[in-house]
Amino acid sequence: MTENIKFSDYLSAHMHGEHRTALIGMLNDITVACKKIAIAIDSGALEGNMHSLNTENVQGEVQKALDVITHEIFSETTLTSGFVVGMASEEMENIIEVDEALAPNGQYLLLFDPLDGSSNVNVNISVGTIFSILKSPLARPTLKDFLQPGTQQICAGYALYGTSTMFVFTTGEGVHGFTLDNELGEFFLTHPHMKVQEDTQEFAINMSNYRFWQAPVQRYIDECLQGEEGDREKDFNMRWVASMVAEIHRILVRGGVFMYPMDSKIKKQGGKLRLMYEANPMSMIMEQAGGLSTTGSMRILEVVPNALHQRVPVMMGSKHEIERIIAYHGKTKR
Ligand code: AHM
Ligand code: MG
Repeated sequence: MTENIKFSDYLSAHMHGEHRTALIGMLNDITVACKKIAIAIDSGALEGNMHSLNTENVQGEVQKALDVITHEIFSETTLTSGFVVGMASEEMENIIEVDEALAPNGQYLLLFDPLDGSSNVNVNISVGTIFSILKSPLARPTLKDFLQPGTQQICAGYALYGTSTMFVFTTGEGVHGFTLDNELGEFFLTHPHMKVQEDTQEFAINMSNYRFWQAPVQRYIDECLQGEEGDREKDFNMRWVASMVAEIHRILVRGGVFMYPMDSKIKKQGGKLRLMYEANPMSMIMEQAGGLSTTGSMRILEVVPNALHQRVPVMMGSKHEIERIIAYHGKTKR
């Protein structure tokens, strides 16, 4: 660890302003939830939890036992501070109303994907938890109180259960990463002020969807593939983990672009990734780290949601590549 700073000490020293006490309380709870999830994933097969269930979530996706287990861990553990008055989870169709007695300090909404990339759990590849915090206009919020654009987030972050467990978050003052010391059970600051390189020669996209993409994305990827011999005059590398948290973390560490663009297969549903608890928190992190995030036609953080589980096309990462992708969307005939 670079500075030997414990997560809780970091919060006490660095949280400022009107949300200080609430953020300290909520973020401490969230990291406890992530530690519990790391343990649940770690022992998944030993506990017999790696299988699929016979249920579907609201997105029509088959749930894994760990999707449900991690949803329960996250939603229960994050109530301790008493600041969360309402929740929304990828695994639940409706908002989760928090009992008044459990939210004496009211005012905040917590949106989360408890186990992102869960198709990867039974093949032992990295997965993550993503969360977003909004201010609630009411102590008893209804669905419409959740439907705020990403610019309104007061905090966003993720946990990555990878070769080590990491917790990365932003409150609008840069992006900071912490690594779990498994023996001490504590997160320590290891990646202060994470910055995304402005240039990159690496892209991440599910290439099997190539024929379904729109022309601007096909053009961008074609040019990357042409490498030195094409207009870009340089070779590109490709990665696809099928785990957004792992891809975004890689981009924060060594640059790159992540794309889950619109394609004709998913057009009806508006995209693949969910706006409120996948695209928005990752976009806030990306922008805070100096990168960009777009649907192709607009900044993701400015999309005004009209449904809790709304989906959007997502392209984010190194600034100069995303600027190019945005320009192609403006110019290329679809
Ligand atoms: P999930 O929340 O159900 O796990 O879905 C989101 C995941 C992302 O982590 C990842 O980028 C994408 O789905 C992978 O999709 P595909 O399997 O189409 O490549
Ligand atoms: Mg997800």
